[in-house]
Amino acid sequence: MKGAIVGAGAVGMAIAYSMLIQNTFDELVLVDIDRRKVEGEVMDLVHGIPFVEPSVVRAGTLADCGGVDVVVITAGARQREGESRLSLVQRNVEIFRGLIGEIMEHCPNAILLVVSNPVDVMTYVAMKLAGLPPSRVIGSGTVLDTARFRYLLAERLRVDPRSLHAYIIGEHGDSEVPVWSRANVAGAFLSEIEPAVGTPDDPAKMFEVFEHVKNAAYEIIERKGATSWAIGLATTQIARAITRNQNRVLPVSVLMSGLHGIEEVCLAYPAVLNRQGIDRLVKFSLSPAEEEQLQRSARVMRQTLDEIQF
Ligand code: 6V0
Repeated sequence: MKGAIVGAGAVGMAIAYSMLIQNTFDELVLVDIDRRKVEGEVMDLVHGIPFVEPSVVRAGTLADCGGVDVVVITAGARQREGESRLSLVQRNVEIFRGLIGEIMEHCPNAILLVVSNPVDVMTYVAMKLAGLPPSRVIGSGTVLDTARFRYLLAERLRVDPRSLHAYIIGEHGDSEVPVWSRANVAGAFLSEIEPAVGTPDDPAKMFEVFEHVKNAAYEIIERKGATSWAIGLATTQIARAITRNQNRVLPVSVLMSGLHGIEEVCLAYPAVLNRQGIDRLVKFSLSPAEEEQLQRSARVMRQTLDEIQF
């Protein structure tokens, strides 16, 4: 399998490193408008190949991406300190306008995996600009937020995060929805143990976990300027679900076409991922409050899409 990463900044390189050590592609092409920098990054990376499963990693242009199976897009402006993801949007739409056409010219059969923020908006924009079916344009959605949620919740519950099933869905951003009603360890639902879980009435104050998740990006950016390592690992899991035909369920950003009555916006929702891209969505039943929050997230997305030009 051949992959490409367009945008070799902090996020693109964390993805490249994670993909390299997890043997994700036989060949990986890194593309950036800053050619010298990407060449330097690749030199640095390939010197580590003797320590991992052999694969080819090279710097290139989109013209070198023929036959690529998955194109990861992280190109774009970065969130500034205190800036909301949505305020990034028009800047990144302009970048995508040029980029997507060029990607389609050189790799028309690729699955697009969008990471650039605001990721749900950019996934929708990429899908429209590319003219690809929704199953082949995937956003990283809330895979990262869900991992943060599981990590922090698992710490509180003293279980391995992999044994905890809990999702954040909706916008990757301020209107995202923690699905407390379905969170469980081995089928033991937190909401059955404590019906007020996730609300201010919960004596264990589990809602604090979600507050940390929601603010994580802002807090990390304030301290180190960007988030990179966890999104690198998250994106690799999505790519591997595709390349290894795993049928793995991840809350990626997808075009909603009627589930929960939501249409024509991309939002994060648990989806089955395999070689075809998005195979299907796994319909969740939500509590009335979560349902309302998801509808709100969809309205936020629709409003943004109505405000931008692409
Ligand atoms: P960065 O370090 O500024 O890197 C962006 C890179 O894109 C730079 O190297 C640019 O030179 C390059 N670039 C810009 N335009 C083009 C172009 N037309 N073609 C090729 N390369 C180009 O930013 P960083 O890596 O920190 O973030 C990248 C994007 O990921 C931003 O939009 C972030 O907001 C987003 N993130 C998304 C996350 C998610 O969960 N979806 C998580 C973290 C960051």
